[in-house]
Amino acid sequence: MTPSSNPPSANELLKLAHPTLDGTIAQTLADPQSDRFSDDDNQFLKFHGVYQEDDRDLRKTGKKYIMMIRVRAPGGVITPAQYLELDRLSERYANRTLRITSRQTLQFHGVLKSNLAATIRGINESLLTTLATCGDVVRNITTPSSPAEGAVGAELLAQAHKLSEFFSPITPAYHGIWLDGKELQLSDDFVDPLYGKTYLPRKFKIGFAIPPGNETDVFTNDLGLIAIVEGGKVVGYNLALGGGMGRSHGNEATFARLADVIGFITPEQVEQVVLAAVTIHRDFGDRTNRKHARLKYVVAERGVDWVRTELEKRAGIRLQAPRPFAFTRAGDPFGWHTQPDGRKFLGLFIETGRLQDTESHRTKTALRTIVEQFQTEVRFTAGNNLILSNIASENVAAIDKILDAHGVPRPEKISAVRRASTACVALPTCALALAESERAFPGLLKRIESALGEVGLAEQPIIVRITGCPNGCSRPYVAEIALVGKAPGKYQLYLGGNEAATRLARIWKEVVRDEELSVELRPLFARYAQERLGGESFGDWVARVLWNEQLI
Ligand code: SRM
Ligand code: SF4
Repeated sequence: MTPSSNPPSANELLKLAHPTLDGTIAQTLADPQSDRFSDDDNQFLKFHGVYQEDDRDLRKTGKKYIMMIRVRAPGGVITPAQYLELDRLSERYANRTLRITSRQTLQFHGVLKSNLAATIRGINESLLTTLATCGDVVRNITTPSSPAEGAVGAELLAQAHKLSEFFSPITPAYHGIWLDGKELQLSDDFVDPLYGKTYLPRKFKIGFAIPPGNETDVFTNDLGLIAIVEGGKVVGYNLALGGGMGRSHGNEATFARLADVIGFITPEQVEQVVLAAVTIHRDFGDRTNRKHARLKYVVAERGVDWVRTELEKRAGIRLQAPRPFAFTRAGDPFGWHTQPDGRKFLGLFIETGRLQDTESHRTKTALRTIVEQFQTEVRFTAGNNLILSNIASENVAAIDKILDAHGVPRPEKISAVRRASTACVALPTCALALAESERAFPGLLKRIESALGEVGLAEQPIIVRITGCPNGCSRPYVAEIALVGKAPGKYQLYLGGNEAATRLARIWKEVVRDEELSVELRPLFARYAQERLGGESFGDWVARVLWNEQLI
């Protein structure tokens, strides 16, 4: 299976030795003296949706272990009861915040080992799971989140749920450890019928899109399904393969890549085709080097024609030629809108995706109050924002009143650049962060807002994304402006992605210090203000002018 003569990576040997993914998690969980899991168990915990982290602000006073837990929510849609339970669990067992992720789900941060099982049990009791939200498996599947997509959006959501179920690993360890709490009697002969003993070489991400909208950044996924809609019906999907954002500083063999559209499939063919693609990753992905193990490297190295032929062979079908489509926009729907069924929905801007109460606003309390009182459905967007849906028109005024009473920032009062922009988590919880991201972003955006204001572009909706390291969790390499953490206070500066997320940005400066950001950007904004053609976006101007001047 390994396409290289190098020895399998340590993770491969671990999975092979414990294919049920149990390790010694249950024993450590039962030991009140231990505040942490072993390094080997950390690898298994990921498959259960748990990351063992430490608060990096507190390292100097001794490592304090805390857990991050990720929930599975295909398409990011949950019921009011589920939202209220997750909110309750976050108040009781986590750091009283919930983090909306760039893949439309929620993370708990700061859970102590002693509260881990109770939190995971609570999540499961609300009929959600944490299984397979991390690890070498198919991850949370993204779909367009706007209720305005109506029946087509609902069909994609149903497909996402079906695939999510289909690709869920079947190990009994998850139930045994977290839900039954029984002594595990698991055999190392266990083989997952789909994933085998060693699962995938790396994570596998699937996203759906409905052109002309591309709010899920579909080409950044290992596998993208682009709905082709005729007469209000999904007639099939263009299939895109081989996207991914992760790279490493100083390692040219790693790179961000956009997926290639390789053909068209009917809705009935989705499961067999996605299965074929996942098994290509399973069987041809690099199991010797985890930095080179994503499907994108198989597609880049073996070529699109090879992948199409292999996929057709495995799925037992012939792909049709891709159908015409165009992405022209992305972004979340903010403010009040009407659903196709006449009810209302409200798109709220959630700064850096962090649901919390602060001195200036009590967003978390306001949401709890609204969801409790009006039983609104809750949707998370791939832009780390939130939508309240299925609202009767007569409740709009009451909801507005609750938001105002809690000081919740309304999208129309927030600059266009801030609304369009996202940050990954980074410090203090992410072990891989080289620089600040979520915590520094609101301040960095102030610098960008004032530089834009100085050249008369205060209302320009430029997409800015920041990450604390090159892994790309906020998908920075498709943004118009991207800051990629290198070291404390230092970032690589990328320019030239576009709103529709169909073009990769290019590196402009290897190092920019945070305090120099506006000095760096102001001259570019001034040129853009002068030279742009009609409604040309900043990213398009960069690609037309700076790239042609061969400045990048
Ligand atoms: Fe990510 C690892 C957070 C979306 C690429 N990501 C991590 C970890 C788990 C750090 C770790 O491995 O120790 C971060 C947890 C920090 C914390 O304390 O919360 C983390 N990733 C996130 C989230 C929460 C960022 C956010 O701002 O929302 C997103 C959770 C998504 C989810 O719900 O599943 C998140 N991560 C992404 C995305 C975007 C996407 O999937 O659309 C990417 C780029 C797309 C891709 O996969 O290519 C992404 N995360 C990575 C990578 C690089 C993978 C690679 O191929 O090289 C890592 C590092 C790794 O896996 O070794 C990583
Ligand atoms: Fe952590 Fe890097 Fe992902 Fe940010 S991009 S959350 S720093 S892994």
